[in-house]
Amino acid sequence: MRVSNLRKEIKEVDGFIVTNLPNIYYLVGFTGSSGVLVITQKDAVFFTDFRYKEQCAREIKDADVVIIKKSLIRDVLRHSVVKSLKKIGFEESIKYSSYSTLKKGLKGKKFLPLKNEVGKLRKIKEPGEIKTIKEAAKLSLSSFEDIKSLVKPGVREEDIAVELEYRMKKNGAQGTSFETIVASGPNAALPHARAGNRKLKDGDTVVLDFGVMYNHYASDTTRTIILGKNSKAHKVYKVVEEAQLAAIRKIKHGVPLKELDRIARDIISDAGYGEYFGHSLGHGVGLEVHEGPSVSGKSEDTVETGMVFTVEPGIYLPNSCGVRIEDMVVVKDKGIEIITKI
Ligand SMILES: [Mn+2]
Repeated sequence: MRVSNLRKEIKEVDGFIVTNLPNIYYLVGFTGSSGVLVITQKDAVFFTDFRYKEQCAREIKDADVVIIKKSLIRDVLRHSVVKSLKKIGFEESIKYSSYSTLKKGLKGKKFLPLKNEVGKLRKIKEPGEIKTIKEAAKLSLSSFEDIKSLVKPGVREEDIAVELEYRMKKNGAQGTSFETIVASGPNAALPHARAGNRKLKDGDTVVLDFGVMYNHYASDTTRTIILGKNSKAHKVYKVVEEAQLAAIRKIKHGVPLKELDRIARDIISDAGYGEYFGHSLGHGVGLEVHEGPSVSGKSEDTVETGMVFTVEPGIYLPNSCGVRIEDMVVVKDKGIEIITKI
């Protein structure tokens, strides 16, 4: 089904070489770490090496499997389906060495970088994907609840991160979808801080950004906890919360995604913090923790039913504190569902 949906998108070429592993998983189900998929209007051939022979028998759907003899790209070049192609599409993310081997081996053929055709399909989730993403989100949130009491003065950032990651795995996650962020006090003002040695102090804001991989799908959530009294931080928190809610309320099929970014940004700017919100409002989540659609001022997409994305405004005051609130939203036929609230 996904392969035939892709075929409709790649009519400008007579064959498409897929090298991006999440895209290969999405199209034919391969979970290993080495392989190339070639799709034409008629054929779909997946190339991998002998390590994955058994795995392919279990996993691959909608493609013939070729177990390579020598090297991956060279064996791809030798295959009759590939030899017959005249105009070949490839992904922009292809490794340069693979690209140059292909180009050399297929002299006289036309090569065309395709603009994220699989990503286009992946933006709109199927019901089964949404179900899995919801489970991933639920698992990460319940794990967070399990360790929330550790977020208190005297505890090291890193210790909280380790406990959270342990709980997530214990509760069934394959792993984390990115390195867990626990950033306290002035560290919270760095949007991509890591968990470090700092011990939490009274009056800190603590930004906790975490997610799991679960059945191949990711989750992504951020919570900010203010320890004790910090009137500035509480004020900032209210602004971020208001910005997030205003953007979420606006989500509806057909609305430009850049409009959501603008709504949140206007609220933060009007409160005087515009220069302290330097990243985009959100991003799609699926097989990868960051994927389409982009929810930013530059986004060309509109909200569509089946999209899953984050809404994560933040305010970062250098050397002082930071607040980010991030939730994941599923767009439904009627309305939306916030899947990171439990
Ligand atoms: Mn995120």
